Amino acid sequence: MKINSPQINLMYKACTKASKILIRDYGEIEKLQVSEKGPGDFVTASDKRVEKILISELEKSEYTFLTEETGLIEGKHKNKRWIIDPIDGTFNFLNGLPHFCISVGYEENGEIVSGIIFDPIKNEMFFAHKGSGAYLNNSRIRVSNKSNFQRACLVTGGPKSVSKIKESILDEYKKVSMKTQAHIRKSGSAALDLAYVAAGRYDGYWQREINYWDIAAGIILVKESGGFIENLKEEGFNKEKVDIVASNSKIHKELINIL
Ligand code: LIP
Repeated sequence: MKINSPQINLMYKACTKASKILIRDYGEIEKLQVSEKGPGDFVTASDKRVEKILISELEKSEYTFLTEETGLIEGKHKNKRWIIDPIDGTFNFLNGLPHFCISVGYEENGEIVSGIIFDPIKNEMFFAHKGSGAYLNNSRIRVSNKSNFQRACLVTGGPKSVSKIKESILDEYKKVSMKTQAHIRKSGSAALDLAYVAAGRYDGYWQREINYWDIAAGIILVKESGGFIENLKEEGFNKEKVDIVASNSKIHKELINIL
């Protein structure tokens, strides 16, 4: 690992171990796809299996956990927390689409200071630690340098079927696409969207009503790769629902102004 921090080392070990189960389970999905019952229950079980491994590897730290599947698990240290999404991109996983990841963020006194996003299918491990930069496997990553908003490659997600602001989310999509050449993607994994902004693959990402565990690790990746990231509600990030915008520094203002 290019960064030497006890939290990164722990997260790395936990993600590597959990990814083996995730890859094995992904191999089962194809068979279940054609079964009468479908893979729904299996995916839920897989989510839980992966989370269990992550927790058992990380609990040596005695930190608190906030996870997608279990919620809050109080540890000895209340101001140090692991924020976990065992499978981000569950719907992709369910449909046999190879675009999902494990996301683990480490939060200290309410601030994310390090994180790992691991895509086990592409074998891409994105990680960052405050003040130490952001990496993809062995290479340093940086946000893109594009300043022409018209040509930007953007990514977004949602709205969820249960959203009460579906219409305005769709209007927003329209507004952004009118201001660009409409290179807007929807990948189905918010964590990978942020990792890809950090790696300069996307120039910007936005999404309304996102969960904290979907974006926790991505926050530090974007910051450490020279990008800007904020909650449009002008609150912190550790809220139940976040309206997130992340991009390279050059198109950030323009993207915010449209939203
Ligand atoms: C999902 C995301 C997806 C986003 C959804 C959802 P899950 O997380 O990352 O990109 O659009 O709002 O939260 O459920 O796969 O962990």
